Amino acid sequence: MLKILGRKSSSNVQKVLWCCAELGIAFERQDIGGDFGKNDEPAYLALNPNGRVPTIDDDGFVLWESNVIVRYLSAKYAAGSLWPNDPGQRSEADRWMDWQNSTINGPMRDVFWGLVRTPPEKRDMAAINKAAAEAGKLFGRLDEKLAGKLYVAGQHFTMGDIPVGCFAHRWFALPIERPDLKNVKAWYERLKTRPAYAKHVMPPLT
Ligand SMILES: N[C@@H](CCC(=O)N[C@@H](CS)C(=O)NCC(=O)O)C(=O)O
Repeated sequence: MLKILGRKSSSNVQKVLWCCAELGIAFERQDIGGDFGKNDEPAYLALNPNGRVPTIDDDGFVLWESNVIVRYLSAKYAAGSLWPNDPGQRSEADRWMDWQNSTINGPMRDVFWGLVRTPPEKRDMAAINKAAAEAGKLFGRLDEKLAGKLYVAGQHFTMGDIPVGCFAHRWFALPIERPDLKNVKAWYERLKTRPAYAKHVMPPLT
C-alpha cells in the first residue's frame, strides 16, 4: 500500500492526501515533522535528504516534493482527467502548480506562520499585513485567469487545482484583509463541494 510520510497539518502533505482521496488511492500515513519530529533522523533523511514532508513510498519507489508527487499519482492513476493527456492542457495545470511553489508560496507561508504558528505577542503584524497584501495581489492574477473557467486549467478539475487550492482555503480562512476576487471565490466555493477537499484541506488550521 502507498505510504505517505508527513503530518496532516502541512499544506504540502494535504496536497497528497487530497489527491489520493480524489483518486480513491488507499494509503497509510505516518506522522512526521512539526511536533512529531523524526524528519531529522537518519532513517527519514535516507528517504528524503531535505528532511521535509511529504515523502511517499509507493512499493519501494520513494519520491519527495509535494507537487511532483501529485503529478506522479495523477499520471499513474488519472491520465486523461487529473493529468490531462493533451500537452497544452497539461501545461496549463503544470503552470499553476509551479506558480504555487515559485510565486505565491513565500507570502502565503509568511501570513500563515505569522497568524497561526506565532503567539500573538510575538507577531510582526507589519510583515504579516505586507505578505497578505502581496498574496492578495497574486491571487488577483489567478482571478483574471479564472475568468470564464471553472478550474485553473479550464472547465475540468485537474492536478493544477490541488496546490493552489490548498492555499485558497488558508487565504479565505485566515483573518486578513482580502481584495474582492469573484472568480477565485467562485472557484473556492466549487472546491469546497468536493468531499476530498473538505476532509483533507478544510480542517481547522494548526
Ligand atoms: N518543496 C517541498 C517543501 C516541503 C516543506 O517545506 N514541508 C514543510 C511542511 S509544509 C516541512 O517539512 N517542514 C518541517 C516540518 O514539518 O517539521 C514540497 O513541496 O514538498
